[in-house]
Amino acid sequence: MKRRVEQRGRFITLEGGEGVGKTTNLRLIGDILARRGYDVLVTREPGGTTLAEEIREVLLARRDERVTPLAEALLVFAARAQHVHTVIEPALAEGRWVLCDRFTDSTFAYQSGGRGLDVAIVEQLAAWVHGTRWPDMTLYLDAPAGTAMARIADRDHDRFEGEPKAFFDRVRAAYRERARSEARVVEIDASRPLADVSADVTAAVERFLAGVACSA
Ligand code: T5A
Repeated sequence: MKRRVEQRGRFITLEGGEGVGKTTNLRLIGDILARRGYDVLVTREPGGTTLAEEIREVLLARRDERVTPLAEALLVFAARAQHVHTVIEPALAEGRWVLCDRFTDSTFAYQSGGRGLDVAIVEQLAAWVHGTRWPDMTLYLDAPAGTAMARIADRDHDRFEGEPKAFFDRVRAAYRERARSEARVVEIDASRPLADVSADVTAAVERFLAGVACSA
């Protein structure tokens, strides 16, 4: 059984465009936290439950029918409602740490920034679905769309990855705007070699852990 270092669980998210290295660095953070004795739940969005993973498949499948920005946002938040209420909140209530690949910052970036959905709609849906629950820390991995997409060029592209570069430029601009306006967001230049990015991710996590230790 894992040693409990700290009673209150913390919620950490990884954000960024396609192929910037979220999944890779999520594993690194999970290892850092596990070595410190924290009980860590690693999860992702859209997904993290059976139903939410099914919604993910619907969202990512390429299709001829145009998906409206509102329909896309509602699907994302349907998956999130299930994930938050059946996985994230119970884990945090047990004192576990939750490490999540994407969360609502993705919706601001993709559905509002990328698709042009009114930001007020995303704010309203976020308030309905998770109220005041926001990550304690978010690491935003920033890289130009071309740089990151080149890293995943050899795999089959889903519905989002098939979008033109202009879409990902808007996604990136929306992410950078959130990184500037939300104090919990730490922006890291992910266009550099993985070792440099991971060193910055490690440093940011260590700083966060030092703050947690001080507040304990
Ligand atoms: N979505 C999601 C919305 O539209 N709204 C929402 O609210 C939410 C939650 C989900 C899709 O759903 C959309 C956005 C997405 O399009 P996803 O699978 O979570 O899709 O997201 P992706 O970004 O597509 O995930 P990827 O696996 O492609 O990207 P990662 O996780 O950022 O990248 P990773 O770690 O797998 O790395 C990709 C490759 O690059 C290498 C890795 O080794 C790997 O081979 N790499 C590097 N290479 C060189 N230098 C570095 N610094 C590197 N970092 C990683």
